[in-house]
Amino acid sequence: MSLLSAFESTLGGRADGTWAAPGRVNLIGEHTDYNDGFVLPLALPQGVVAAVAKRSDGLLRMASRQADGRVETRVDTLAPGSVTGWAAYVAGVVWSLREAGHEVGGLDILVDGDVPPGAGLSSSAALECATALAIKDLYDLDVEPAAMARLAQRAENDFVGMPCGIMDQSASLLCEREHVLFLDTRTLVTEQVPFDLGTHGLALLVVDTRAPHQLVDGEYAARRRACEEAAAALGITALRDIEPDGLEEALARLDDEVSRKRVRHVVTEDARVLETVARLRGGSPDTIGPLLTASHESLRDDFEVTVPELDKAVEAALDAGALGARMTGGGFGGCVIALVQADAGEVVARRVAEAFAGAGFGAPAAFVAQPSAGARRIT
Ligand code: GAF
Repeated sequence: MSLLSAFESTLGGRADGTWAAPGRVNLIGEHTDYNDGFVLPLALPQGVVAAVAKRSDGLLRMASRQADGRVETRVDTLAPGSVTGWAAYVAGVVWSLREAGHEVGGLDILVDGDVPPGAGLSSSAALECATALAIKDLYDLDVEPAAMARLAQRAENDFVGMPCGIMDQSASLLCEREHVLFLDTRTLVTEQVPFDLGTHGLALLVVDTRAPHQLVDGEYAARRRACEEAAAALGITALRDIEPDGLEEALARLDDEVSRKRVRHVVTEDARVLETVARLRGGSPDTIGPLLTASHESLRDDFEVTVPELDKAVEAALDAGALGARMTGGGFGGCVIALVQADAGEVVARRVAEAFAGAGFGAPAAFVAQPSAGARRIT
């Protein structure tokens, strides 16, 4: 059944239109976004499509093709904690826009997604951004994409309760086909950097470890807190303010080893993003592999957000000839990316699967990432 027919049978009436927003993988720049740093994500073809109709009675009725039942509330009673589960990402955007003073009334919304949930590919940001774009169009709001990303982030921070940075919402709203999005999360200045691996005989393989996500939210919040505390101890606004050549001096001023490791990851990761961007601008994507691998090592040893499945997948991909590989997203499960020769994707995926079987892990899933368009209206 088409999404529009499903809308009619689930919510009644006709949708005013359909809007799509993608999930993402991050090429490099992990756990830098809440430190005012740099990120370099690309949008995936997988994402969320929402069929939406405006209502004049203030009701918000939400349904998902991936969940049973319907969630109903009123827009004027929305408050953090009033909606939970998948619908909180939709309701949170309505709440966030209204909190910012936008006149947003009722909606019927049916969502459909093909981002594997729990894989760390930003299914939640896709849900937020499809909702945000639909509301912007239907309620004729004057909100620029960068400001919309901030409002969607606020929905996740303050309505859902996940203290994420701004990378995923920016990626979902702003990415373009065959590009990675270079985002300075302090200024929100962006640059679309060409990322057409095919012309260089390369591909970006995504391996979903399917490792169960454990303690993700609590550990994520703890990493963020550690970074903020280190910045406060150093008397700076954010870890972004430490230049690479000031790193050793900053580390010497911190008195515990865990803070030193967290800071070292963030500062070296920002530098790796800038170097990756320089190499991509220079037309040499074939040279970024070691930067990806160094990012993984830093996330494993200093930021301590990997799990054995992520480390095994990276190790097996490199053994199978990948030019570089790293975990992508928040960590504690989820996916790795591997830069591979275009004709080597299958071999690398197979070798990772064999290594997983040998280690007693469940079977991973793999696909080649196609840098895709950001959020848009479809009909
Ligand atoms: C998650 C968060 F949502 C992002 O904001 C970012 O911090 C990422 O983890 C790590 O780079 O996806």
